[in-house]
Amino acid sequence: MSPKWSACWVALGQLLCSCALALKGGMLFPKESPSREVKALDGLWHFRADLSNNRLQGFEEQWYRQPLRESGPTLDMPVPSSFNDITQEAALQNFIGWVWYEREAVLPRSWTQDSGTRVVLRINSAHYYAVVWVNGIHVVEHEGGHLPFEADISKLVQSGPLTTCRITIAINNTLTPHTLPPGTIVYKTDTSMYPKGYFIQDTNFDFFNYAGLHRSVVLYTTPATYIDDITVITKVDQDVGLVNYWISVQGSEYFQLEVHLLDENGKVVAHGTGDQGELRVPSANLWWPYLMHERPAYLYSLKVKMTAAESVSDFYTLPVGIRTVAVTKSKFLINGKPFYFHGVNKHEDSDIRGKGFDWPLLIKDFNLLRWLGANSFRTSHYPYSEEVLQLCDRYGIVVIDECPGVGIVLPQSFGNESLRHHLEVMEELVRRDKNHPAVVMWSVANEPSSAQKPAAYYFKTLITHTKALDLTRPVTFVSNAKYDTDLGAPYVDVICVNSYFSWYHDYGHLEVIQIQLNSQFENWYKTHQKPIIQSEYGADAVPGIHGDPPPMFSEEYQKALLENYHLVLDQKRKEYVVGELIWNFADFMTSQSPLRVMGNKKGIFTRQRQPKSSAFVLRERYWRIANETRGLGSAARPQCFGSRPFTF
Ligand code: BDP
Repeated sequence: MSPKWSACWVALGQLLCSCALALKGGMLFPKESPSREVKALDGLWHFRADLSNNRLQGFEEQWYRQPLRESGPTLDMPVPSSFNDITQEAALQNFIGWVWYEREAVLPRSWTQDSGTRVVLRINSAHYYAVVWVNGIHVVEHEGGHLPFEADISKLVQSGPLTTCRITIAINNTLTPHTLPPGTIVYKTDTSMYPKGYFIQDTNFDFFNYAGLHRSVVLYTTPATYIDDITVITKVDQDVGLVNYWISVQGSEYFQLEVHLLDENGKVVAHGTGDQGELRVPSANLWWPYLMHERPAYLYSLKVKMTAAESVSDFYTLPVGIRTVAVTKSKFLINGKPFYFHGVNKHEDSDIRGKGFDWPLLIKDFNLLRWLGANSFRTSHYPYSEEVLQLCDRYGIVVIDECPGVGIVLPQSFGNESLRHHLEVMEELVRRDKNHPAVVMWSVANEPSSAQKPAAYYFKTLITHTKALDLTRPVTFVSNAKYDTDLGAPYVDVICVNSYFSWYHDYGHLEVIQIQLNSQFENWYKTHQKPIIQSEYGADAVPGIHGDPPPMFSEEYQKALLENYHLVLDQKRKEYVVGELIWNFADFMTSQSPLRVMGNKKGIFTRQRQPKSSAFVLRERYWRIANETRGLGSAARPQCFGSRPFTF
């Protein structure tokens, strides 16, 4: 290993230690193993919105102290789901304040009687602020709607004869100038227009502020001495894959570690001991994005066995993709080869469930990505569920992992309080997603007011911190500022630009797109000399609306707008443009406004996942680009690859 790299590993090791302290431990995805059990608490929970004027009745009456139904009427609420669209009540759909969730869990006797078992409660996503009690005892609080948090509840469940426990979670969806995303509560005090005490939630983002328990709540066990965290960083030296690992163990200082790296056939290809080391894999199968290589998305398994005194063992297996990511002045490289992002922006959004995790929807979306020939997406505008990233690792879909820094436009949102929280969120995000080979870049924000003066310090600090947390991935944020006024752009590795030519201005004038897009790219590149991704572009199309010449909101207009963008993208991708991500994969719900017809209609698929005309345009294009990349030439039909059974 070169001295430069070994210095990096040492620096990383130190950083990881300091981060682990800041973050209080790891956040490994709960998985069953010979030493671990997992119990998902999906299903119906008791639910009650606090409709009192100050929204504090639940705390004043301590609803967590007894079963929630004893506090007053409750509803059945499915978890995971957003609570907003589950009933017919407008008051619940638009509710702002505290809602209360509760359910009982029956625990296996071994969990409650064996003090050598550690029982952990994990909440994968509670939007936005959550307070959690178990059997009436406060166990944890968390700020932020899209990242997991945990509480060790062993003592609580092992202190009495009970084999059940009552979990109460109060969640507040209020957004303030210092939350991520930010928002403002606006009080309407003119009593000739509004009832007394009337307030609304204002936001600067374009999706419905769905709330609730959006992902699974799980209970899982580990031994009392346990594998707390694993960090893996891969490199490639000629045809040798290098897997560097760091393992943190909690519960005892006396333990031994055995680490095995297995190939997809279960054969051990490398072996290590100790809490850090480097595994060498000769003739390594690299992790490639699908469509880029004959053997895509190869995953090894890192099997870790920890043995502590008193012959306690803990086992955890982590999928590992060996790949590298690098950025030059004009290219984005994966395994040293230029990678062009031809993909989408998404949302976690669906009818009825809102942002609630949904396996059928997820698999449908991945099948649509494949149909489309999309090789990548951005997690606009917040971290998606871990299951999404696990599938991207397996399928070879490349991800730009975005934090919920969307709508940072108020001057207060650039202050220290906001920055401190934003840094913590990046720590939580990197901690959760650092080991996913599919994640190739972090995005710290979407469309902030990056021309405001404080943006320079804000983004410098945020990006420097994120790079220190992860020495291997580039960092960006997505800009809609002008190339010569953006104060954050000097700090990013890749310029990501959103533009809506002939949509939010020059209405109906498709003929100006090419000249404007060309100037956009040339200006950004001349100023910053960094690779550029067209991170959003698009137009609303109401499915079934047609017209020629194309009027705005027709399927033809959406198609023609995309085609005009594509003409310029085709020139610039030969130079320094390294990607294009359509806005948006599918229609999605927004707050109500005269600008939106039942939500945002810029999807190339409807909210029910049916294609609009534009989807076929993009499908032709993406497969053509993919076939070019794979050296098949533009004559090869998409079906060549698409008809092949998709093996994961
Ligand atoms: C962009 C935002 C995105 C919006 C989109 C639009 O990044 O969240 O949904 O505009 O207006 O500015 O459709």
